[in-house]
Amino acid sequence: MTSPADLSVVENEAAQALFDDLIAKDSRIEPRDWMPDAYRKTLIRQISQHAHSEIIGMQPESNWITRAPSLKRKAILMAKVQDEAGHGLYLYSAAQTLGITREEMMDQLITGRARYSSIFNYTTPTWADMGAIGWLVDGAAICNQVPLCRASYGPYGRAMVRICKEESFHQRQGFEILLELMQGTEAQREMAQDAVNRWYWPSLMMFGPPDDQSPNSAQSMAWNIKRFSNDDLRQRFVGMLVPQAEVLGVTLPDPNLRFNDETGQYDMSEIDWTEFNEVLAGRGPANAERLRRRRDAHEEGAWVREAAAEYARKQAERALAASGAVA
Ligand code: FAQ
Repeated sequence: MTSPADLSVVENEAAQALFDDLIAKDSRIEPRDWMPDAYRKTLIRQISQHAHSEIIGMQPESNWITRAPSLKRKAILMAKVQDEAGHGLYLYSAAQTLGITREEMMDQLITGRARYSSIFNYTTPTWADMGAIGWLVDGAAICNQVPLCRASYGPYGRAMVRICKEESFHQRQGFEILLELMQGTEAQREMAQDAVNRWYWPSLMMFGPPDDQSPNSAQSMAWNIKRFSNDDLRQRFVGMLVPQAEVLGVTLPDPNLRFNDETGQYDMSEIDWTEFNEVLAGRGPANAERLRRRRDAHEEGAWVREAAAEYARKQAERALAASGAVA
């Protein structure tokens, strides 16, 4: 991995020109290629935040594994939560190719210095929340992440391809939970609508601040990391939800939501950015609980990491002894 500090001024200029050319041609940057430090830092920031989101994102749903209403629902939910763990692992691996270690990233998370998606700081009091998370949260994740399959950094883009396939399954399972509830009793329909009411606005916040308050968007788009702005993706998401809400028979909780023929966009009420900023500042409904559980899990897993490291050490020692014996 060559960093700008390793090269002379002339070599740096040539390397920068090659990097710019690859970006201009919409080609991929790979781990051994030269890249500007700011590009590397941006990717580490975004990919590690994304990985942390997947790992913390397991918590709101694992809350329901023991209480899922049937064996079938329990098996599906367990598979989904395991998928999120897998996504976290691919993404940590992609970030590691940029020169940060897993330990550093984990330390940033459990000491509260790293961000993860605001959405996972909301609670899941009813079974319908599993439907709303799948439909709305995974739906938002798909809108945001399908363009990331074309991100300029190779390991990130490739990891996103598999992640997006799995997110599609997640969204369908959420939609199907809500559909079944909406075809059930009055109490079940109310539970589904209540969950949609609680998750709709936070799911719109997942796309990040409005474009004119998004400090990272312009540069990330110039580097072909982000392909669309936060507001454009939010619009796409709402456009996807409206016909699906009709099929479900749920109401999206925004009285001002309507398609504007003149602008070609959905008009909607103002998002409560104060709530978003409060959650980002660590004061959401479940921030403290999410971090506490992550910290506990990390401490309780220490013996597994130690055992794995010891096993790897012994394997390496044996391999070395065997190669010595052959020589
Ligand atoms: N929550 O300038 P921008 C999932 C921060 S995975 C918390 O617009 P950027 C799967 C942002 O980091 C969900 N922080 O930043 C699943 C920045 O802070 P910094 C996660 C947020 O990076 C489903 C500051 O605000 N997905 O759902 C949020 O260009 C179900 C300024 O913002 C990803 O991470 C937020 N919502 O755009 C799992 C996708 N929004 O770092 C389990 C990849 C913004 O400067 C169950 N990430 N911030 O201190 C992205 O696409 C981008 O990073 C954005 C933000 C769009 C999130």
